[in-house]
Amino acid sequence: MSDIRVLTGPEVAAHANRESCWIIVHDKVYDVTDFLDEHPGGSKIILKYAGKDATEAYEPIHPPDAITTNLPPEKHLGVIDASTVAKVVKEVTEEEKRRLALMDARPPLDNVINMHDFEVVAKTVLPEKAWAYYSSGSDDEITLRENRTAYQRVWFRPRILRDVSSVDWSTTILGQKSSLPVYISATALGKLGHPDGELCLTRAAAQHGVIQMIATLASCSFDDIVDAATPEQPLFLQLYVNRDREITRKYVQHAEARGVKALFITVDAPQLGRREKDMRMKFVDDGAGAEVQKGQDVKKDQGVARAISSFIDPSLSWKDIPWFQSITKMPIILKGIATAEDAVLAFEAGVQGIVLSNHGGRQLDTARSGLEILVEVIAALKARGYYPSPKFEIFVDGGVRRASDVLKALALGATAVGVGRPFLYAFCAYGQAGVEKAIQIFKDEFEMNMRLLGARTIDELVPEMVDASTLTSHTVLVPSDNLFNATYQPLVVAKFRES
Ligand code: 173
Repeated sequence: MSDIRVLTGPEVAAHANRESCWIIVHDKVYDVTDFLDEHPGGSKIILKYAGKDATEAYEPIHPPDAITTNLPPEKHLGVIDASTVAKVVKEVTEEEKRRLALMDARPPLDNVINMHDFEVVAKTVLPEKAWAYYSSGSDDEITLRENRTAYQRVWFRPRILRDVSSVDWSTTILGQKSSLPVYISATALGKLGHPDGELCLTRAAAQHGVIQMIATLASCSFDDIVDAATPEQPLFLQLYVNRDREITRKYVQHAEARGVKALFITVDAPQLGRREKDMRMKFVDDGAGAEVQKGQDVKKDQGVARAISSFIDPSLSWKDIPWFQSITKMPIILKGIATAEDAVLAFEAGVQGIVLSNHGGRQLDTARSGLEILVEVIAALKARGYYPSPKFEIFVDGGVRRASDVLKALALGATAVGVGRPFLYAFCAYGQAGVEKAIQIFKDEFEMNMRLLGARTIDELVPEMVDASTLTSHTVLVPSDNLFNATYQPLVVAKFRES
C-alpha cells in the first residue's frame, strides 16, 4: 500500500497566504511557507500562486529539480487529486490574442530565407518578456551590435579557377563529426519561447548531424534532453559552476556517464550583466513603477536571469582547473576568453580549447567581438609554438548570422563557431522545423560561399582568403546592415507614469 498523501483542491486553497503557503507544481503539493524569503525571485511571485497550481509559471524558468533540491522532504506534502482542483479559466489578455493572431499569420517557413527572418518573426510572436530576455545585451548594447559589425570589417580575398564542382563543409569538433563548422551554442530558458523548449534543438540536431551544447539553465532537464537525442548524437554541456562544488561534481560526472562529449565551462559570468531591456520589462509589468522597489521585493527589477543565477560561484579561478581535470575525462573548454593573455594561460593550464566570446553581448559592454579577439589570440599562440595544435581547439561565438561569417572565423584560425540566438529564434518561431530550416539555410550558404571563395574543404580556408586589416579599427565605415537593423530594438529611457 502506498502512503502517499492525496490532497484536494480546497485543502490546498486554504493555505494561500504568507503564514501558510502551499502550491501545486506538476500535480504535487508543496509547503513553501519557510522558503518564501529565500526564493531568489522574491516572495511576491510565489504568493501570487499561493493555494493554487503554479506549474505554468514555474516551468519555463526553473530547472525541473529546483523544488526537490531546495525544499526539505517533509515539505513535500503529497499529490493533488486533479479532479478536485477548480479549473482556472485563463483569461486571454489582449496582448495574448494579438500574439496568437500574429502566430497564425507568420510567413510560411518556405518564405524564410535567412537567420534575420527568424529573428523578425520571433520578435513579433514572442511574449514581450521572452523577447526582452533573449534579445537584450548589457548596458548600452555596444558589444551586442559590435558582434555583427566586426564581421563586416573583414573582407574576402577569393581564389578562382579551382574546380569547385564539389565542396564539403563538414568537419570534426573536439573529435566529434559535425555536418557543419557550427555548433548550437547554449541559451537558457527555452520554454519562455516554445512549449518544447530546447528539445526542438536536440531533435533538429539529430536530423542534421549538428552538435548541441546543452545549457546548465535550460528549461528542459538535462536528462530529458539527453533522452531526446539519438544514441549516436554527440552533445556538449555548458557549465555554470555552483558555489557548492559537490553539486557541480555530481552534475559533471552524471553528464559524462550519460555520454556528453565535452564540457564548456563559462568563465565570463561571475556576475550577470545588467540587461536593461529585461530589467525594464519587469518594471512595466509590475505596474507601479518605482514604488514596487520599496519594501521586500528588491530583486524584481533584475530580470529573470539575475534572479535565478545566484548559485553561480564568483570565486571561480585558474586554481580550480586542476580540480575539473580530476573529476572528468571529458575535454574541457573555457567559454568566454577575451584576450590573448588568457588564451595563453588556458593553453598552459592544459585545457582542450577556448571559446572567444563576450556572451552574446550580455556581459561586459564594450568588450571586443570574438572575431577581433581571434586575431590576437592566434598570433600569441603561434609566437609560443602553441598553434596549430591538435590538442587545443579555438572557437568563436557572437553575432554569427551567415555562413560567410563562419568562413571568416575559420580562415582566421577557428575550428568552428557557436550560434545561439538564431537557433533559439528559429524554434520560438517555428519549433523543430524552424531549427531544421536554419541548418539548411547555413548549408546552402556554405555551398555557395565556399565555391565563390575557392575553398573545397574546411582545410582550404586559410588566412590569405581574408583581409582583416581594419578589424581592430572601430571607426571605419561599413555599409548599413539593414536586415540586422530591422530587428535591432533601440534601448529606451524611463517612462513617466500615465496620469
Ligand atoms: O546570458 C544569460 O542570460 C545567461 O547566461 C543566464 C545565466 C543565468 C541564468 C539564466 C541565464
